[in-house]
Amino acid sequence: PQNHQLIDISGDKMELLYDMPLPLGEPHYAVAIKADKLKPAVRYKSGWNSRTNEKSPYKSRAGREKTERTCDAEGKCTVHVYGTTIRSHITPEIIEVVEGDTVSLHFTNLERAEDETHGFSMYGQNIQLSIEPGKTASATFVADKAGVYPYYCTEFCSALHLEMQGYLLVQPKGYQASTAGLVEGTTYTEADYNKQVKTNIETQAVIDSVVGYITSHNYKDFPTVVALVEDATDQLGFADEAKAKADAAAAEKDWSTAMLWANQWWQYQVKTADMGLRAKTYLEENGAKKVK
Ligand SMILES: [Cu+2]
Repeated sequence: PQNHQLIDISGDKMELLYDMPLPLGEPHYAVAIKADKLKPAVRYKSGWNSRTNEKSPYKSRAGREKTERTCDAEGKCTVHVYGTTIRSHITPEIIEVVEGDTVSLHFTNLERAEDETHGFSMYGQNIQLSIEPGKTASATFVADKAGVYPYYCTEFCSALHLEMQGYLLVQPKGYQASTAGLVEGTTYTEADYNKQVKTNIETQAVIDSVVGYITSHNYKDFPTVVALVEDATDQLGFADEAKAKADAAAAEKDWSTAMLWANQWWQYQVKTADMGLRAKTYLEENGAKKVK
């Protein structure tokens, strides 16, 4: 059982204003099991469907989120959202569908911390997901009423928990948007591009030093670190793809495109570096040994 209390701390003595017991967590028919008999999985493998106990075909990765809408011959449309949750963001934060669409939401929790569960709930739709680290959870519904439906994380996952929200926009059937002309975005110069590349090279030096530390220790003896290294390697692969695109655009002297890809390349590097540093800290704190 839980109990909420509202306490006034404005005076010299704390004063209890309100006591609210919650009817949660009352144990019934409990079974005690000796702790050493239990071998729980620490976390799901990335993209795991806990219901089928296999990889979800709807898993997603950071930077790989997408929404796909397909329609059959009768004009019935289905939307699949390949989304992610990680402190402190739900991606995508805007989902656009048309009234009558069947919508399948799939959220992969990208967290590697064991207890960093995120939740998902949407106003007006009977949807509740509990998304434990690594898990890909899915829910399907028909968007049968036009409108704006807020969605949000239902776990108090971090200080920025309230940032984890977004909106489902259900367009009325047959709606025609009258759009204003597009406004030209920021343009970038060769100097901007070179500056970004310089930053990326410096970031790479950090990554290289962290990789050097990890591989010179017995990191394979630590499953947490192995998982982090696996994810970091993935991210670095994406960084290489973005770098190739930046290089190609720079060769064409298309500095705006080159700059955008160089920035994307850097984003992936930062994710890699972050995971690498967490792995390094873990090794330091858990007495990893040097190997030759
Ligand atoms: Cu959350």
